[in-house]
Amino acid sequence: MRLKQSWRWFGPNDPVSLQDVKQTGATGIVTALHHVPHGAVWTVDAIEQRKKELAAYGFNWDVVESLSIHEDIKTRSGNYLQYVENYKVSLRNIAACGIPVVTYNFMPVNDWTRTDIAYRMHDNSKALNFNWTDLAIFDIYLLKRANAAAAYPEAIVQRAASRFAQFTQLETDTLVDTVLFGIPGEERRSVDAMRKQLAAYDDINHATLKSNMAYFLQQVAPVATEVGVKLAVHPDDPPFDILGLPRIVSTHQDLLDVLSAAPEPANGICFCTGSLGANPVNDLPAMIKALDTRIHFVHLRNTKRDAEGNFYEADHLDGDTDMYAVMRELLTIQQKLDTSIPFRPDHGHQMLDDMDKITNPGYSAIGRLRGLAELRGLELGVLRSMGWE
Ligand code: DNO
Ligand code: MN
Repeated sequence: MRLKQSWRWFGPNDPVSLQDVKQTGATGIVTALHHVPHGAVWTVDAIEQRKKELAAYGFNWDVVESLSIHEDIKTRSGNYLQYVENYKVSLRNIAACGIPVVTYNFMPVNDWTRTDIAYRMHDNSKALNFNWTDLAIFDIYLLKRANAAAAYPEAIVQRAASRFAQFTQLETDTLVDTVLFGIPGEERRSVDAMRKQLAAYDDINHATLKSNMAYFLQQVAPVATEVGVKLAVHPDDPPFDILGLPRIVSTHQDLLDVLSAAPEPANGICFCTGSLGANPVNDLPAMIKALDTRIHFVHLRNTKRDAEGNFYEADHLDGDTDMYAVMRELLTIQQKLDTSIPFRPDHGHQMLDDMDKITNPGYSAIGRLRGLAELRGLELGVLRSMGWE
C-alpha cells in the first residue's frame, strides 16, 4: 500500500489554486482555517465551508495543518483552561466533518524560523536558509535581548558584530521580516510584540514546557481517541533552542517523551524530515522505526548543514538526509496499515516561472511539484524493489 501524496493549500488566497494542485498529481489536501484567530473554536459551519471549496475540485480534506496551540496553553497561564476546552471542541467538530488527522506544533513564540528566504542555490533557484550569525545579529542588535551574546560561540558573536556594522537599512528590515515571519498567512508581528511574547517564557525551562505539553496532551488525547482523530505534533524547526526559548520537540528522546506523555495511539507525530534533519544527532531512519505506527503524517524535505550548524533547504533527494532510507522505513510501516499515511513535499525551491512571483515562502508551486515528483518516483522504486507492489 502506498503513502497518500498530499499538498498544503493555504485556502482561497493561496496563489497556487486547487486547479494547479490537481495537476501536481497530489490527491490529498492539507489545509487550515487560517482566518480563525489562534485559540478560537473551529465551527462545523466554517469547516464545512472549506470542505465545499475542496469538493468543487474533487478533493477531500485529509489533514488539518495546523490547529494552533494558543501561547497561554504553552505557558499554562492566563486563559489556558478555556483554550484547552476550545481545542477539544474544535477536535470534536473536525472529527464530525470527517477529517482524520490534526497537526500542531508546540514551539514557543515562533513557528519555523529562517534568516533568509531567498538564498541562492547553485542553479540560481531560491531556497530558505538558516544562519546562526544572522540570528545572532537579530537577537543581539535588533531584538536586543538581555545577555543574548552569551548564547552564541565567541566566533559567531564577533562575526555578527562586523557583519552588522556593514548592514544597510534594507538588510536590517529584511532580516527582521524574515525572522518574525513565522507561518504563511499569519499576521506579521513587531519586534516589540515579540519581546513581550518572549518575556512570558522567563520562568519556563525545558522541564516546565514538557510538563505543560504533557498536561495539554492528557487533556486532548482522550477526546481525540473518542472521536477518532489522530493528533500529529510537528517538530521544532529548527530543532534547537533559539532566542533563549526552550524547545522540546527536537530529538528522538523528545518524540518518545511526547508519546509517553499520553499513551493513546491517537497521540502521534508529524515526522518532518526537514526539521529533524537539521540536527546532526537525529538518525532519521532509526527514529521512524522507533516511532512506528505513531507516525500519523509526514513532511518530506531535505537540508544541508555546514560545520557551524547553518543549513539551507536542499533538493528533496539531496542534502544530509538519506531520503531512500527514510522512504524505505516509512513504507515498512505503511505495509502494516490498511489506510495510507499522508505525506507532503514540505517546501520547495522558488524556480522557473515562479521566480518573480509573490509566494508563501517555501510554498511556490513548481519547486514543490519537483519535490513531489522525485518522491513519488522514489516511492515506486522502493515498493517495486521490495516486492510490495
Ligand atoms: C516546517 C513547516 C511548518 C509546519 C508547522 C506545523 O517544517 O512544515 O510551517 O507547517 O510548524 O504546525
Ligand atoms: Mn515540516
